[in-house]
Amino acid sequence: MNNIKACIFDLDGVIVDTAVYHYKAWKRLANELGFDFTEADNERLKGVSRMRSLEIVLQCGGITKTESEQKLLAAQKNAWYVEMINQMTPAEILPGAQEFVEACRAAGIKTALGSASKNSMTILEKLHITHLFDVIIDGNKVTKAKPDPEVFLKGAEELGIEPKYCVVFEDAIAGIEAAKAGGMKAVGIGKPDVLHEADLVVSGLDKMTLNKL
Ligand code: B16
Ligand code: MG
Repeated sequence: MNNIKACIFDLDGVIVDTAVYHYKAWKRLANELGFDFTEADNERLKGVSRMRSLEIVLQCGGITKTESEQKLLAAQKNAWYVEMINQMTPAEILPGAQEFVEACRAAGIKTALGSASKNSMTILEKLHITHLFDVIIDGNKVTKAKPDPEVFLKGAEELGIEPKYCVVFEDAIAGIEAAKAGGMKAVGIGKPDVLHEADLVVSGLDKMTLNKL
């Protein structure tokens, strides 16, 4: 990686751990539908859109629902999820995340958020970090889910930086694939054996420094 001019950050799993709240809300929905939903099942939802997540959850329970029923179920899950994220505080920012984004900005590197979540703005506001991103692209602004590169390409375009000068920070395999499909560099946040397509893998942004770029 050299000549990096922009860093694009995924939200869930990179800046904050909302997976725990997604899990609680999906589990509640599954339980109301009469089946259990385990933490292992929840791994399959990371980085995946809300409607696709619901499909996976229903699949786990061996249940089929009509499209209109699916919309209601997704809305119900989201209402429970929003109740929980509304209680979030800046203490929940993952270690080193704020410091690394601030270091990028201080070094003149542009910053963007590239998240599948339609709740990104609420989360950023609760964490008091909205101002740390020059551009915010979330689930409300894209039509194609990761591994499609749309979310990151839009980020690069709004920043006015060519993809080859951008690096994406992602915890999900689909997100790493999206970055690569967009012609960008990718730093995996998590385990090297899972995120092996990334150019570099670190366990968290607390282990990331500008000279690794
Ligand atoms: P919402 P990211 C993703 O966020 C989550 O990883 C994924 O589990 C979730 O289903 C998706 O956002 C949609 O979230 O229901 O809030 O719109 O990792 O791309 O920041
Ligand atoms: Mg993520």
